[in-house]
Amino acid sequence: MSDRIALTRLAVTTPHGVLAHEKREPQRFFVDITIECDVSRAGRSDDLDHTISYADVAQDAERILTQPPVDLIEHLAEQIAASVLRHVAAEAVEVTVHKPDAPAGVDFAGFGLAGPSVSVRREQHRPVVIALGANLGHRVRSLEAAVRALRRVEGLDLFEVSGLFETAPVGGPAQPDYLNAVAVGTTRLAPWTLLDRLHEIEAGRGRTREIRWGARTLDLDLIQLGDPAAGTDLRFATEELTLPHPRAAERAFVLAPWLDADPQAQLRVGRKVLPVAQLLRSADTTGIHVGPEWRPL
Ligand code: A4P
Ligand code: MG
Repeated sequence: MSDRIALTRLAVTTPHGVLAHEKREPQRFFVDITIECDVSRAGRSDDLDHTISYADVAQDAERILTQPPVDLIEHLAEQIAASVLRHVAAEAVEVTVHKPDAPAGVDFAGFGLAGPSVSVRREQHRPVVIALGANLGHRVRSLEAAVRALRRVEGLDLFEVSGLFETAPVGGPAQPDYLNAVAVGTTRLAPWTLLDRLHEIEAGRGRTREIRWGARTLDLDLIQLGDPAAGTDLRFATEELTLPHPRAAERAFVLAPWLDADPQAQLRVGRKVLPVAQLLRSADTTGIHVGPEWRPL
């Protein structure tokens, strides 16, 4: 992703440093922040909610800089990076903290900003769960192609893909049986950016959308983003994107492959966070069978 939001030379005069007098006497700090994120959605919509407000980022950084004195600019840079990555849309961030008047026992001459600085680059690493389904065409080939395509998505790293499950259709009109699987990994992409990539992969397999819950060559759904056990899972309730997936908790065609890919998996269900193994025990598993062998990774 090449889109960037940059804040250059945020200036704060405040006491930080290893030496006792640095903790009493304020000195100058300058901070540069470069956020990698997808701004195309905000570029189209002109809606602040679709991007990261640089005012929020700047105010968070200023709050961190004006906290009670700390020893190291490394610590300040790390805290600022963490505050930026709390924004859903932030894929990665680079933070440089300059301390031009640092007492280093030498002279820093030069034009512009001389003296020591520390730069850190940190990436978003959000756990992600993607459900795959197909019940038209050559199902195994479609799902294999889907996994290959998912592995090519920049900013998405899959580390496990379940076995295939042969499943009776749930809901919708009469239609053929499905093959379902679940892929788990991590991503630095914003949820709507990832959803766009999933839709592109579906379209590449000839997916059309005439009937909701109708037969399809390929369906890719986002089930969960983030870690519900740590409370870092993303929650949305919009038509465009609902997270966690509102029907996953009761659907054996999602739960069975998910458990196969990640026996420790947990899902947020309302206010609770429940093991997928427990949810599967309460789900209707009639019509769920082990599918053909495949080697997706
Ligand atoms: N959307 C909102 N939230 C999400 C999300 N978390 N992940 C929006 C993906 N998409 C999400 O989806 C409709 C719209 O939902 C999208 O434009 C997206 O912006 P769709 O894929 O076009 O339509 P769909 O798949 O028919 O609807 P939906 O709601 O995803 O259906 P379900 O609930 O996933 O059910 N039976 C078996 N055995 N196996 C299956 O795989 N799949 C379905 C689809 C029904 N029965 C099945 C299976
Ligand atoms: Mg879908």
